[in-house]
Amino acid sequence: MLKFPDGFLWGAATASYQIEGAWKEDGKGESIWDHFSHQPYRIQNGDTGDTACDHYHRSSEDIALMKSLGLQTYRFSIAWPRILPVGTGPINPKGLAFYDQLVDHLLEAGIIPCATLYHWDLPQTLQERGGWANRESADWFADYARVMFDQLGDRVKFWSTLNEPFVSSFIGYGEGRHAPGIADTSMAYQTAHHLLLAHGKAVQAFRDGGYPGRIGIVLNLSHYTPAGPSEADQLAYQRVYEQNAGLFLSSLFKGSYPEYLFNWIGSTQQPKIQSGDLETISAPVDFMGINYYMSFKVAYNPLGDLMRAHVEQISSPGWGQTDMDWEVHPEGLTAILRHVSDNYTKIPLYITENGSAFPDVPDENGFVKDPARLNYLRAHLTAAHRAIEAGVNLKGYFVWSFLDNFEWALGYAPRFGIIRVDYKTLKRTPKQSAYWYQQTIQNNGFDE
Ligand code: IFM
Repeated sequence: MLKFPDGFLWGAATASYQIEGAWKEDGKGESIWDHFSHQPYRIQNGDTGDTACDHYHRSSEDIALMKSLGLQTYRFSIAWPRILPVGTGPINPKGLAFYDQLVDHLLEAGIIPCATLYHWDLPQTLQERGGWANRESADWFADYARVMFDQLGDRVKFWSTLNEPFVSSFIGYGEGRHAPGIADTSMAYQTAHHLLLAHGKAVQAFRDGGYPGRIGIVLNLSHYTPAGPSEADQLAYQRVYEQNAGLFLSSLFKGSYPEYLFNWIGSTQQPKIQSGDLETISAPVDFMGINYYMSFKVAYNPLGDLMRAHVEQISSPGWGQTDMDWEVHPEGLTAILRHVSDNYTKIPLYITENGSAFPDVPDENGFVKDPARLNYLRAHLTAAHRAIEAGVNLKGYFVWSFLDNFEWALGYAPRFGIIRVDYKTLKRTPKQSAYWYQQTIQNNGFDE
């Protein structure tokens, strides 16, 4: 049996817009995702998060399910516009009450609450003031964070400031595939900087308030490798790595932005930075979350976009593609964990997301046999274990996702959950992988 260290934390993750629904209930304001998904052709099949999994009304049932599976911790995110409907100013007591109760119920069920302050649902009113492209966004975020720390700081043990700032900036503002749907590369760099600044200011607010929990940030990190030994491939790799990972890791843990990337993109694309910003961004955190899904090899491509690179997914033998057209490469998880530990930080690391969407076929009772997902989880946990053996300070693992949910631009088509949601009846049915995960938690490991 592959045993994990004592105290290794087992959990599952979700995000507010992807599961809550109740998009305009109890005083909630509009978010950029409400706004975006209500526009034609932004989302596959015209799907929206209006109802999603209706978790807003079913959180007790969901927590009972978590308990029955033996989850030790639950990672959820808070919808900023539920708390501050227009982003700043008046607090919505009903929104606050929802998360207050959620945390209390989790604790009653013996589940450690792990709260993310921002998983992409910015209040639309703030978008109309420029969103993350406006430098003031860092202060708006710190003020919102303070409201949440004051309300839940006595009970929430783990706080993440941001989920995947790369995606918010480069997919939301660079490519426009995500809300707010802007395609402007220089804005992507600027918003990345403001998001990082917002993170730093929230950490400062947390330290100033002396709250008892721990605070960190969650990055989506892939494993990157050069396609070949040529200098052209090596440098293409460096550009792509620095844009996707180095930009965030280096500013957070070394207090500087990657020099090569910044020279490459030149002064017209570089973000405007004020003195003191990088000190704020690199204020020490207590843990880091890594979301891992895939690995890439990078070759020089003279016809490529700004990075002049051809980026191709790496697949390990024997795995088909997932429903997202993602290849599967568990070894990349060991590699990225070792990379972070060797080059950036020895603070506790958590895998805050890992999982896969495969075509699920429910039987007449809604039960899904999902050996592919189960094997995926086992292979990635084995890879995580290898990193621990190599000395990485890895302290826990969260499956993405607890429930099938709204997969952003792809709507409800890809199903990532270990629990099936029938979107017509909203009935929840644990899949085979959920029962495997339950056993794994119980044994603190699994048979290889
Ligand atoms: O569903 C997303 C999640 O919101 C952020 N990380 C990746 C997941 C799968 O695409």
